[in-house]
Amino acid sequence: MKRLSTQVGIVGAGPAGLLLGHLLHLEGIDSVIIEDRSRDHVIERVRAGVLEQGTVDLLMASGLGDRLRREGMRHAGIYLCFQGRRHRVDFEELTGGRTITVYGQNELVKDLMAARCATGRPLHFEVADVRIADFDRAPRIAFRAEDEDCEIACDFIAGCDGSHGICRPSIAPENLRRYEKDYAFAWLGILASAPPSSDELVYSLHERGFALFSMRSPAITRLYLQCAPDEDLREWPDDRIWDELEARLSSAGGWRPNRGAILQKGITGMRSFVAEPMRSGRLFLAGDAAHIVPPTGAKGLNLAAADVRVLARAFAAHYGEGRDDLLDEYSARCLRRVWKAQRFSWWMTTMLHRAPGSEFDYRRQLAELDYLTGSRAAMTSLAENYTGLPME
Ligand code: RFL
Ligand code: PHB
Repeated sequence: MKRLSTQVGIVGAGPAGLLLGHLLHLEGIDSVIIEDRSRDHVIERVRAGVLEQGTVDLLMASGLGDRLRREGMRHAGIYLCFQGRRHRVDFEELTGGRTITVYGQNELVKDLMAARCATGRPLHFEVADVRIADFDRAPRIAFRAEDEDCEIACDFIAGCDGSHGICRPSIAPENLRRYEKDYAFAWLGILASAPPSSDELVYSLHERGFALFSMRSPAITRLYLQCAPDEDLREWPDDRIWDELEARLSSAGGWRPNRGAILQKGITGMRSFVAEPMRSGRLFLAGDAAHIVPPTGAKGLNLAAADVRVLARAFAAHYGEGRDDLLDEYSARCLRRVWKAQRFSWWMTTMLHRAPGSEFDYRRQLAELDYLTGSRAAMTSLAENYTGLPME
C-alpha cells in the first residue's frame, strides 16, 4: 500500500476540482487531485460554453486568463426568438457594462491542467475503486493507480466528482436533504464545422419546440434542439437535424444557421437537483457533485467556479489565520447563490420549452416572451441573472 498525505484531497479533475487546486496553490495550500477518467477523455468531453462576467474576472485574477483573453468571445447580449422574430437583450447596456464570454469548457479544462502541471503538484488520472472514509475525524481517500493500492491521508476532502461521483453518496442519507425536479424533455446537441451566422447566442421557442444557437470559435457552431428524454439518435440523420434547426431558428429577414459537417452529436438529459448541506464533517461538496441545473441558463460551470472560490477562501482562513467561521458558513453561503441559479435556470427552461400537449402553456409562454422583450425592467432581470449575480 502506497501512503500519501496532503492538506486537501480533491476527488475529480473537472472544472471544480482543477480550479480549486489552483486557488489553493495560490494560497500556498497543498492538494492532491485524483480523477477516474483519462486526461484525453476529460479534455474532449463537449460541455458548457458560457462564462459569466464573475467567472471570467476570477480566472483573470488567478493568472488563468492568457488564452481566454485572446480566444474567448465576449458577447454583450443574446437574442430571444419567437413567432419568427429575433429580439436582442443588450446585457452590457442593461447591467452597466456586464457581459458574458463564450469559451468552451474543454478549453478552460486544458488551461487548468496546464496550470496544474506548471505547479508540479500531483494530479493522477485513470485511478480506480475510489473510496473516501472517516471524513468526520481523519479523512482518507483510497484508490488503485497502476495496479497499486494507494491511500491519501488529508485534513479535508473536496468532493468535486460531478453528478455521478462517489463523494455525495458516501454521506449517510439522514445527513443530506435532496431536492429535485425532472423535465419532460432533453436536448439533442451538435457541434458543427460551420462559421456562426450570428455573433451572439439565439434562444428560440418555436411551436415545434426549443432550439439554441451557440458557438465555440469563428469556425465552429454549437446547436441544440429540444427532444424527448428517450430520443433515439439513430432516428436523427444529419439532414433531419439541420432541417429541424432551420425550422425552429429561422427568423424574419432570412436569418438562419449555416450548415456544415456535424462533428459530434449527443443527447443531454435535464434535471434540477440540490443536496443540502454541501458539507459533512471534513468533506465539502462543490459543483455538480452538490447541484445540477438544466443547461438553459448556462449556469452549471459558473456555479462550480463560484463554489470553489468560496471554499478556497475558507481553507485559506483555516490555514492562514486559524479561523473556521468561513468553513462553517461554506454551505449556506453557496446555497444562496445555488438556489437563485436554480430559479433562473428553471424559469428560462419552462419559458422556452414546449410542454407536451399544452396549448395553454404555449400561449402563456408567448405572452411572457412578448412582455419580457417589451419591458426594460424584465430584460434587466434576465440580464442580471444571465451575466451572473454579484459574488458575495
Ligand atoms: P464535472 O465536470 O462533471 O467533473 C467531475 C469530474 O469528476 C470525475 N469523477 C471522478 N473522479 C475520481 N473518482 C471518482 N469516483 C469520480 N467520479 C467522477 C469525472 O470524471 C469528472 O472529470 O463536474 P464539475 O467540475 O462540478 O463541473 C461542472 C460542469 O462540468 C457542469 O456544470 C457544466 O458542464 C454544465 N453545463 C453548462 N454550464 C455552464 O455554466 N454553461 C453552459 O453553457 C453549460 N452548458 C452544461 C452545458 C452541461 C452539459 N452537459 C453535457 C451536461 C451543456 C451541456 C450539454
Ligand atoms: C453552449 O454553448 O454549449 C451553451 C450555451 C448556452 C446554454 C447552454 C449551452 O444555455
